[in-house]
Amino acid sequence: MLKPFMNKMNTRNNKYTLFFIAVLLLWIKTYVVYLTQFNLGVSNNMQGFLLFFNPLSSALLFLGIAVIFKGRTRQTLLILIHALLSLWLYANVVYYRFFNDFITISTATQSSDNTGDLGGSVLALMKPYDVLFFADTMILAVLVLFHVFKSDEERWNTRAVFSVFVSAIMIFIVNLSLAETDRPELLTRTFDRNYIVKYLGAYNFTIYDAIQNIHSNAQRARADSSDMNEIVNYSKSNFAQPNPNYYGKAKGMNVIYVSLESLQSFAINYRLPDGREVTPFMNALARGADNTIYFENFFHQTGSGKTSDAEFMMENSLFPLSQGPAFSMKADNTYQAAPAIMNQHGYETVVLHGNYKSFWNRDKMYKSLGFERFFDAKYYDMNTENTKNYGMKDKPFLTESMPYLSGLKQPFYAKLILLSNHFPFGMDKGDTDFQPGDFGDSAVDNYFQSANYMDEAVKQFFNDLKRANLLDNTVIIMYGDHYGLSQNHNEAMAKVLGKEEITPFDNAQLQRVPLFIHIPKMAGGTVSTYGGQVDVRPTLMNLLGINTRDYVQFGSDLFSKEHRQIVPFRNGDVVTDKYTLTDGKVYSNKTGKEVDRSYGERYEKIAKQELDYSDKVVLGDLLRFYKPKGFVPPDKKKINYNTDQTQPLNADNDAGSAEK
Ligand code: GP9
Ligand code: MN
Repeated sequence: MLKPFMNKMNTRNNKYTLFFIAVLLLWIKTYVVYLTQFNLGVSNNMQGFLLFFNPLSSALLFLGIAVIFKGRTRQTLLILIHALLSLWLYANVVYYRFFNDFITISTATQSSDNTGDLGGSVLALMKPYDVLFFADTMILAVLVLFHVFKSDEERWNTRAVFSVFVSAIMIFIVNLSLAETDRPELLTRTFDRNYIVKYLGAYNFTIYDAIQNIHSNAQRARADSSDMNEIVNYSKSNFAQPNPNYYGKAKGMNVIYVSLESLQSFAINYRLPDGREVTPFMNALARGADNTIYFENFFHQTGSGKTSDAEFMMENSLFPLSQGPAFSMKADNTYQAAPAIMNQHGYETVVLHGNYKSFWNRDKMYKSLGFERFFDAKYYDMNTENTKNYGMKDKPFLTESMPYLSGLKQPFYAKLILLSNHFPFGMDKGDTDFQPGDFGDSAVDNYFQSANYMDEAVKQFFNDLKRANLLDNTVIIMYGDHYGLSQNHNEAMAKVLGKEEITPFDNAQLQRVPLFIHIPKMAGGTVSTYGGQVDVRPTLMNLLGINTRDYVQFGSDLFSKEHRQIVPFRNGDVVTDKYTLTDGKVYSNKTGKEVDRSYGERYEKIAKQELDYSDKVVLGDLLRFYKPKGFVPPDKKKINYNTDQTQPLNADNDAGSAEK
């Protein structure tokens, strides 16, 4: 690869030297900026190496454009491209100083949405030493102006130009492969901009973001309003009549959602071989304690967006996407989400989560959903003892959340997202006395420990709510967000469940996650209705006495007599109260045995239809063509997560409170 560049030993007269100096300067500068200006959280040697390595491919690629040309044009272009990349890097630094985040194409093009907050304060964010960000570009310019390098009239031969681009691509492939070994599905799951910058670099992130943006805009542009009529009709004609025994029974009450990280239903009422209950508090709730209803046949329906997909369904009653997280890819869409609806009914809407706000692109998506406040990691004491994996452990998180909750104007609609029962599970010494299981698989064994810790945290939370006089006027919905133990752990899971092996039928059945709904003054107990995450919003809305017949939603009220017990999954599986469709086969739920495929046809058709319609809505941003009666879209410009979230909202930043 280097051969074409070795033909002349005199570097000053070598037509390649200036290019390599430019690459080297940009590379080193970018690395220094990463280390000094951003907080990228490098946690192992591989990440440290990739942080150093990742600017190289983009430096070669972009500066390489200059070497296609000769003479003055080549030199000028080299300086120009170097200056533009430096400027982009610097713009990110300034943006990061304020937002703790990187610039995306959508923030850059929609100044009103996010950058509007920055407004006149840009100057205040600049510092005198910032000129140093351009020092290397200036050195390049001086080298050129004073003709330090000669032989510019000579064109690079095709092989040399070619080598630059091939090297850039090859280096990128090596970079990406190493990143994937450390963080699988880095690009398909796109969890966090921070991660992509850490692994692939600030410039590559922009390319990636631009490609995503073009793709998403093309889908949006192809859609038109006529696509919407059929879907609205479908949604309305499938509206399930509310059950009068539940309709409006929680009218005007507060709502608290708790996302139970990775909790699967098999853990509820489970006893380890030595007799220990894993989730004693939630088991009591399942028996009806504290006016709580437990849905034992409830399933997660998430795709690659995991926690965020579950949130997406809860708020919208739309399905997540089959490829990529809707939170990352469709955050700028029009939504008619629960927070916006609740806001119109006089509710304050808020999210509390002990991780940074850019994770899963939450800060952007929450605005589109209409959440008025977002208490993220910044509001929690993130010391090492309190944190694990992505952020706060559940107990300190819930303890520190209580004052924020109590400080809200009632009624409120609040979501709390738990974290510590996340892969690879287990807790630190001192967090718990609960010993892990003993099934010969560390993830499975440790799962029981962190699930038990979460159970204790939830118990503590219920007590705190009681003490704060909130338990009797608050609906609490707690749901497992997605599976925690994948099929890679089937061998140990077979032992856990006392089975010889985990069959495809068992796999589908294991996608059950717990759903608890605490409704003050209502009788609790276990309910066997089949349903999925997409059904929660209509269930809650009916409890609050809010009519959503006019809204586009693909779930239905779990308490309704007309609720259809059909649960579609993003991988094409379907579970109903009688059958399980998976792997191209149909199984009877009662026997677990295969039955004739014809039994599944009807359900397969319905599931496919609903997923298709939902995809059309999300990919085509179709809700922009439709407005349910009385709905006022959230005013994103008024929502600001960068101000002090503990301050009362005034009329000026109360998003969409037109109809009370
Ligand atoms: C991070 C949390 C975990 O903020 O939501 O994400 P997951 O990996 O479970 O989707
Ligand atoms: Mn999760």
